[in-house]
Amino acid sequence: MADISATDDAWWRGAVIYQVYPRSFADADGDGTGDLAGVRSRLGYLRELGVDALWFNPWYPSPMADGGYDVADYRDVDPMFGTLADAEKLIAEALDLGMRTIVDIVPNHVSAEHPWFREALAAGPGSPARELFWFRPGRGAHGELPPTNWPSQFGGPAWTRTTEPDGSPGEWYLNLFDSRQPDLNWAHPAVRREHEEVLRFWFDRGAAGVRVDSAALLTKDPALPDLPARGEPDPHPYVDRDDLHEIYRSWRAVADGYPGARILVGEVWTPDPERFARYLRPDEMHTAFNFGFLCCPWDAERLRTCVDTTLAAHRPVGAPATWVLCNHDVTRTVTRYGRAETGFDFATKAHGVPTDLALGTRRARAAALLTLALPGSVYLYQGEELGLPEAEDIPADRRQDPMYLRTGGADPGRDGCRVPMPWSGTRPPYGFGPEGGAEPWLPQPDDWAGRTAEAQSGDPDSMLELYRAALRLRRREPALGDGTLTWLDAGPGVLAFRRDASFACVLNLAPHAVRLPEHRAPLLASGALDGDRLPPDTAVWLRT
Ligand code: TEU
Repeated sequence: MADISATDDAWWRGAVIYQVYPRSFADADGDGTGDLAGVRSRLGYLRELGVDALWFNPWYPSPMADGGYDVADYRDVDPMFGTLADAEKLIAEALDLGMRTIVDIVPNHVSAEHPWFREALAAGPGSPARELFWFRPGRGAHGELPPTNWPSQFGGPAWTRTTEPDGSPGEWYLNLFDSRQPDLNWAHPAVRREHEEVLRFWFDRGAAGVRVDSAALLTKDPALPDLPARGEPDPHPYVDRDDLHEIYRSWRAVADGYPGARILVGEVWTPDPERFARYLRPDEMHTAFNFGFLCCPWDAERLRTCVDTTLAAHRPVGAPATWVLCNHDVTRTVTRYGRAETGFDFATKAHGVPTDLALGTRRARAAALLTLALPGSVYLYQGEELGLPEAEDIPADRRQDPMYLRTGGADPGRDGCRVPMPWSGTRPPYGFGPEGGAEPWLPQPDDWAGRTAEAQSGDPDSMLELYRAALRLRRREPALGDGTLTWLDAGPGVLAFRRDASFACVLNLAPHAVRLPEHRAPLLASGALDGDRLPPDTAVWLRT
């Protein structure tokens, strides 16, 4: 058995971390939903792909009002995914294959089915049990208006009114997400204590890290002020507040109490790079997702500025940057890059925007070589290595995302990037579950036969083989991973940088082919080279 404490303490600084959405990865028991036994059966695939760690979206008992981000018990596994023993086996087996495990911790809110919230509802207004949450009387003559004008991230108000045992309307409670995800009161010591124990619970079971969900939202201004009609309030009543940092310092102390570098990875959405870096000070989190990069359009200048801003923000705190192209919340990369608007923005995410998948795929291949060459660690979302597009034609009655449901369909939601993985065969379920099993929980497109792992294996032109080759090289190249870069002057529309004297990456976003800088040999290209010229939307790694 591999020993998590016997290894490199800096593993996370240059790691490639693969995000597993357990519901959609592999379905071993044939109920239409992925499970931990399914993941275990595919560990060989992940090993062969060449990733260093796996981050699992929540696998805890949950009513699945928000795909498991509504947690009813932080110390167990939902029966639909398996058992706690399965999780322990999975963590150990992955480690034996050289892959660490990162679990997802959801501290901002719990499920409405969590014992704390059930107790709070039952205990009634003014009870100590309600102090763990944000219960308030409503405004208006009869309390019929929510206590503040805050919006839910999923649409509608961020408050839900309770019903008293006699059927009359009661207090309201805060939910920044779905009404079945009540926000916790982080000013309460029991809330803090509980989460530190949850961290220990998973570190004790061999988790090498935790991904901290909605990390910038936990604390609230107790005065609960309304949001102004225009502009961003400073300080904001519930986003990126200064008192958050003290929480993460105590979490860091918990993590540092374990051998083998257990890490905290923040899901921090904040546009200000300096504010972002504050979460990464040496006694806080280790890394955080680079959403600026994920949102960045396919444009040489914008990308270069994003890289520079990222590196400059991380430098003073000594944290490595991360590079992320997509995840379970956003439009799949090949679809996004094939559109006229190539950036990502929750506010403008729309149904049926035309996309050129061939172009998007070409760019996604080039982007893969860019991200894997930049200094720091990389997050790879399941299916990205297969070049899966967003599934945009999921029938309305099959959609499950509260973001879709709470906006009456105005927002397409996130189901389209959560469709079960295609492994093999020529029609659904493409090896996701056993033949004759239940239909996958979300329908898979009929035209994914060419996108399965099986179809792509051994095809040198496939996305999967590009990722395998790039990850193989990344492991061998001492210059890749953590470190710095030096830009090379390659003309407008071209990004070119050196990692050390012998390795360079060049990415052409100009509409015409460009001459490659001086080099000894190409190591890997995202598309065919044209002699010593690099075609548009193509990247190459060079031995210099
Ligand atoms: O997301 C939090 C988050 O702020 C966004 O990604 C969110 O989807 C967006 O702001 C909507 O406007 C995390 C998880 O990644 C997401 O899947 C969960 O739904 C959410 O937290 C609630 O737990």
